[in-house]
Amino acid sequence: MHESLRLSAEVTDAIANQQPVVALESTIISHGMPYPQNVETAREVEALIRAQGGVPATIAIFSGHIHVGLTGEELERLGQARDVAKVSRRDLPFVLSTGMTGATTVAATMIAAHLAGIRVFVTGGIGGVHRGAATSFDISADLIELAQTPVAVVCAGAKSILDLGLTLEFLETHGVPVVGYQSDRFPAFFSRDSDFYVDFRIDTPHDVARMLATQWSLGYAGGAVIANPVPEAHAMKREEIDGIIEQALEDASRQGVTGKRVTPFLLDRIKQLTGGSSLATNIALVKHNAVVGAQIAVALNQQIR
Ligand code: PSU
Ligand code: MN
Repeated sequence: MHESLRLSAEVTDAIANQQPVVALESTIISHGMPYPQNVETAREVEALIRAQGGVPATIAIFSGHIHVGLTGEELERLGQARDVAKVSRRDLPFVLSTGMTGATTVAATMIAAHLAGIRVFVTGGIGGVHRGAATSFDISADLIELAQTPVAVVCAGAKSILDLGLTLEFLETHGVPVVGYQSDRFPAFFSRDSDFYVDFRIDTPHDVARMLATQWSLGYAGGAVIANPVPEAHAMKREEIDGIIEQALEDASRQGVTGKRVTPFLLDRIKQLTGGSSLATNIALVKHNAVVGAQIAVALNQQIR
């Protein structure tokens, strides 16, 4: 194990006994949801993974170490603290070497998961190519990570704060398979579909695991996106969320928000403008991703050891 890693007892045992481990990110806890729903959701997600026979490993940075598997106290600290750094690939060396507290994005969680030998990672939504990227160059490091790190990311697609078409083009260029889990369309996080089709629809955890095992047997360096639409009962209407997203984007541009602050700003604005109704959708989709992700991890664990 890499010297920067600190595995929880549960994760250490799971790896020693070749049990299926599922990585979870922490930016969704620190920057994605308000307290206390963030901590409650993180605990519920962990319980759902265990119920499927998986072992959850939430990842965050404390005192110069990448923690893989958090204690209840660590989860609580991340959920309450206001000074937690959002850590993507480029931030990781600085945050680790200075001993700061950090929450990992999809990119940094993939790096940590790979260092720990974890193949499956569950989150809400991935970063992507932002609208207006032709001039801003704002493309999430999550996409570059998917191109170079062999971890499957189970998510509900990406929010249409992004340019979903360009996001899919970027993933295609970089050879990242985008799978629709029981879906022909690429889901737009809050809603079950977008205007875009996925490359491949796969309907069972077993078949997703087979695709992943095959991909990695070919020596591919990168990962895959497993896009799992939000359950029908919790989905928002596209008309309902689209206007709010437009408003959030306008606010960001008027306030001159740039760089790593863009995504957290937009997420926060959406929360305010929907008066919390988007939070229920967010929680429901993360929990659903946890169930599906754990099932995929269990299936993959039976196919590759
Ligand atoms: N999109 C969401 N929820 C999130 C994020 C994105 O719907 O919580 C977080 C994730 O941690 C993701 C990161 O990896 O934002 C992307 O940030 P950026 O666009 O700055 O790369
Ligand atoms: Mn960005």
